Amino acid sequence: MNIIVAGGDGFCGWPTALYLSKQGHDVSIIDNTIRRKMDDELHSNSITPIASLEERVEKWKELTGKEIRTYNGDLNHYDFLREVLKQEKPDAFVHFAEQRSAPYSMIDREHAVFTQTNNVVGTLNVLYGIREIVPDCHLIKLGTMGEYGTPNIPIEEGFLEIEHKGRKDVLPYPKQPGSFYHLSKVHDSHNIMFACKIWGIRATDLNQGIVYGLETEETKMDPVLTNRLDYDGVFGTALNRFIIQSTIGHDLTVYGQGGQTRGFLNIKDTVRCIEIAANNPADKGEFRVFNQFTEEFSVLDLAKLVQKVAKEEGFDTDIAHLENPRVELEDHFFHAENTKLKDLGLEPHLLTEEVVRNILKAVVDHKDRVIKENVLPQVSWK
Ligand code: NAD
Ligand code: USQ
Repeated sequence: MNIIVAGGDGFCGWPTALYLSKQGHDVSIIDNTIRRKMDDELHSNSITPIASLEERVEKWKELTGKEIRTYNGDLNHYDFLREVLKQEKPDAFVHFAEQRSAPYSMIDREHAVFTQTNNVVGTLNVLYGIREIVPDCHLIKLGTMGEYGTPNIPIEEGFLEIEHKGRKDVLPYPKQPGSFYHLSKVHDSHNIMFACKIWGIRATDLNQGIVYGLETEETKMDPVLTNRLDYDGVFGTALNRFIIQSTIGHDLTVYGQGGQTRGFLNIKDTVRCIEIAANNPADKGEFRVFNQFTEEFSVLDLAKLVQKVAKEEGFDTDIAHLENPRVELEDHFFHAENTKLKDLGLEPHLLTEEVVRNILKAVVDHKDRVIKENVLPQVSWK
């Protein structure tokens, strides 16, 4: 298949582009490298040193003989997007290219407006581009489990069968997101569902949980292919953040009670889920939702797991219960369905002490790159 990976310079997109290329797909990347510019804005960095996108694809070609074409541009620029679609004529368009940090979207009005404009307009342009240039192309869009929030009933995969006043229907699952970022994904989902209905576009919305880990088989092949890994209070996510904190002797930053429970998955499963979606496209006009996570954990349980493994590796670290900078439930029911990807062949890499140990060992050599002032959360929801 010809597959475009938009956001292919990012944490999930880069390993996905390599993995799909390795499987024999003809891959190209769209990215405006804005994530690298956000590091400059936030005076932050990836704990792992990362090569430029040009160096990365050149190294991949040198090692495998496989070419990954790159297009440096913004999905918000429709003329640019049209030209890429005309040139590539993709069978699948994998869309990772959004501002993905909840705290970044909550910094102030400008960052909230940027997040929603970047994400919602970008996705709307992709929908128009597919309709105009490649109407059969399968849109594989990254949504988020956080679209659902934390309702007091089990979370289904996109739709809920309900009975009301004696009548039954299957309706989109109610959305109660917890940040302007998570809201941008809800707005995207509505736009995609509508475009499928009116224009017959085929789309898969992957409501992904929190991704942990660093490397895949492909990114491990050479230091130039190394993936980015965020640890700072804005882009760093639970688990990865805790592992890195443990290596520098920082208390593990559990927000509030730590009973916040979420779906998680290994980066190795992210790349496989994309392949599964691409190999099993949605039908024309179908808007399909898969919950893309493999296990559920509370933040406190993850901190305890990291503390135990870190101690065995010689890093003594405490768990701190910080005042929660977010507005969210800290003790709640959480159970979400995640059978659709497994039914199509996903064999999850589950979280074990060994997995935590391997991530820790992969980052410890770079611990001197951590900018300590960036570790504590600085963005407040209130
Ligand atoms: P990332 O920030 O590392 O990568 C996103 C990439 O998209 C960056 O390289 C950025 O430069 C690019 N980009 C952003 N806006 C763009 C635009 N308008 N035009 C072109 N390129 C643009 O993020 P990530 O962690 O790789 O996440 C990828 C996707 O997966 C996001 O949509 C995110 O919401 C979703 N997701 C991520 C996680 C996670 O834990 N990392 C979990 C669930 C869902
Ligand atoms: N948390 C802590 N301590 C920390 C960091 C986070 O207790 O140091 C808590 C948060 O308060 C929250 C939970 O851990 O309750 C998850 O926070 P996170 O920063 O790991 O994840 P989140 O903000 O939800 O966003 C991340 C990605 C986003 C993706 C989302 C998937 O940045 O792109 O959409 O995970 S999900 O959470 O399923 O919506």
